[in-house]
Formats: sequence, C-alpha cells, structure tokens
Amino acid sequence: MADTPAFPPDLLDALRRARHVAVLTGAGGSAESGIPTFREAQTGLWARFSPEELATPAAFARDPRLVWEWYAWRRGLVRAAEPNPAHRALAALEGLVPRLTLITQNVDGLHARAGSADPIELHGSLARARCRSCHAVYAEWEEAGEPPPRCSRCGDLLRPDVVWFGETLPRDLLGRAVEAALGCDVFLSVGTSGLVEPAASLPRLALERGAPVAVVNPEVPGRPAPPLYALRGRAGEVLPALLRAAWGEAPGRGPGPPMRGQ
Ligand code: BJW
Ligand code: ZN
Repeated sequence: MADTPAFPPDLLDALRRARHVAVLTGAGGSAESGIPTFREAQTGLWARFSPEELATPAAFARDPRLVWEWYAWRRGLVRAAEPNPAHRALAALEGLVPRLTLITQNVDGLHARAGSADPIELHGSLARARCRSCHAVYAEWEEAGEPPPRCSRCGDLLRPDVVWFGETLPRDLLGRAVEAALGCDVFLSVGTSGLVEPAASLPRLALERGAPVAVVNPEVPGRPAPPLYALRGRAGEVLPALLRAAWGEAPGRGPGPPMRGQ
C-alpha cells in the first residue's frame, strides 16, 4: 500500500465519531514480526503438518511430545520476535477512541508487549501451560527430562494453555468479544482468514448490527461494498496509515510521529 493511501471518507468519519471500536486480529497481524501464519501454503505453520496432527486434543493424546515440541519451537520464535507497527498502531488506537476492545486469536502475547492494555486472548497463550487432568495453570515450568513436563500437583502431563479444535473457548472471554461485536460502532478485522469459528462470526455480528466492518488483509476476496470495506495490504502498513488518515498526529502523544517504529 502506498504511503498515503486513499481510505474511504465515510469509514474515516465513522472511526472519528466512534465511541466504541472493536478489533479482531489473527495470525496476519503478527506476520510482520516474523511469526508464520497458519494456512499459508509454503511458510505457514501447517505447511508440514495438518492442524489435526497438532492442534487437537486427539493429537496431544496420540503424540504429546510432538505437539509439545511444536509449541516449544513457536515459543522460541515469539521470544525472538518484537511487536510490529500493526501491534503498535492498535496500542495507539486505545488513546484515540473513547473505548477499544481488542480481541485476538493470537497466542503470542505481542499485543500486550506493544502496550495494549487488556487484549482478549480468545485462543489462549503460549506463555502458559496447564495440566491436562487437574487443569492447574502454570506461568513457569521446568523443561528438564522427557517432554512434556509434568504437573507438580498431580503428576500428569502439562499441555499448552491454548484452545484446540473441538474445545470450547473460555466462556467469559467469548462473552466479552460477542458483546463488543454487538455493541461497537466500527469493527476492524485484521490479518485473519476468517475460517475458524466462533471468532469468524464476530465481524458478521457487527455487520448485522449495522456497524461498518473494515478488513485489513492483503487477500480480500471479491469486491465488498459499504458497510464492508476491504483495506488490502499488510497490517503493519495499513493500520498506521489509517490512523494518520483519520487523526493525523495522534492527540496526547506529544510532537513527532504518532507511533514509534514507522
Ligand atoms: C496478513 C498479513 C499481513 C498475511 N497483514 N494480513 C461452525 C461451523 C463449522 C465448524 C465449526 C463451527 N463452530 C465450531 C467449529 C469447529 C472449529 C472450526 O471453526 N473449524 C473450521 C476450521 C471449520 N472450531 C472450534 O473447534 C472452536 N471451538 C468451538 O467452537 O467450540 C464449540 C464447538 C466445538 C466442537 C464443535 C462445534 C462447536 C475452537 C477453535 C480453536 C482454534 N485454535 C487454533 C489454534 C490455537 C492455538 C495455536 O495457536 O496453536 O487457533 S487453530 C488456528 O486458526 C489458531 C488461529 O487463532 C486460528 C485462526 O487462524 P488465523 O489467525 O485466521 O490465521 P490464518 O493463517 O488462517 O490466516 C492468516 C491471514 O493473514 C490470511 O488471511 C493472510 O492473507 C493474512 N495475512 N500476512 C495482514 N502482513
Ligand atoms: Zn495436574
């Protein structure tokens, strides 16, 4: 996307007038931090294994070591990564609208590291493990011995504290996400293929309530018409440009560019 892309004026007006903006992010939001997305053919996290081999309770029951080591590898990628301009733009957006609900499907913690106050992590977090039997949650664990590590309470295996296919999302978090989709004035869908339910339904709920929905993604099929907008491009370029187009210099952040790292 060019330096000063032409954003639809009615979308910019809606953003400036919005009392509540909801944002849903997916793996594409972290792509520019060097974290692979899931479904991209050559580079995606599932290029070598299918989701069913790695992200289901059955996969963990069948081969806990394979699944644990896949997540350990991803934890290493995340530790080496930094938030990108998309994460920082969304953190800055909190200071520009009266209320922002940031909902993420990502488990990498990069929104919080960029400064977002309270991201709703719908699919859990790589930073936590939990016991598959007694559900004790761990923020730290010993990696010594045969992986996966074991629960210090009951001795059973620890698993990543994430939501796999066929598992329900934490009810309170999903409730907050649905409430935001139903109550927001503008909804931004950033870097998600929109294939995985129930997160995929959130933009539809917003549209049904009459909120404009802007999709930020290099790949947006078809020719959407308002109130659905396609902002085709990389999130790390489109989001900072969108904030500049709507608000210019970000208020309350002093002189200089509105966001770091641009
Ligand atoms: C860029 C970019 C750049 C690239 N800038 N963009 C209703 C109908 C049919 C099925 C179901 C249904 N309800 C439930 C289901 C079953 C299932 C499901 O949805 N299946 C579908 C695949 C058909 N859902 C579930 O099982 C969920 N549980 C549930 O609903 O419980 C109740 C229930 C249970 C059983 C039956 C019925 C109901 C749980 C879903 C959990 C998903 N978990 C995962 C793994 C999390 C842990 C981990 O990270 O390992 O979550 S799967 C994986 O997909 C991960 C992601 O969060 C999620 C979404 O992927 P995302 O983020 O969209 O990534 P990609 O790779 O798909 O897309 C990246 C996008 O970025 C692309 O579009 C690129 O173009 C773009 N991009 N660079 C902007 N720079
Ligand atoms: Zn236990």
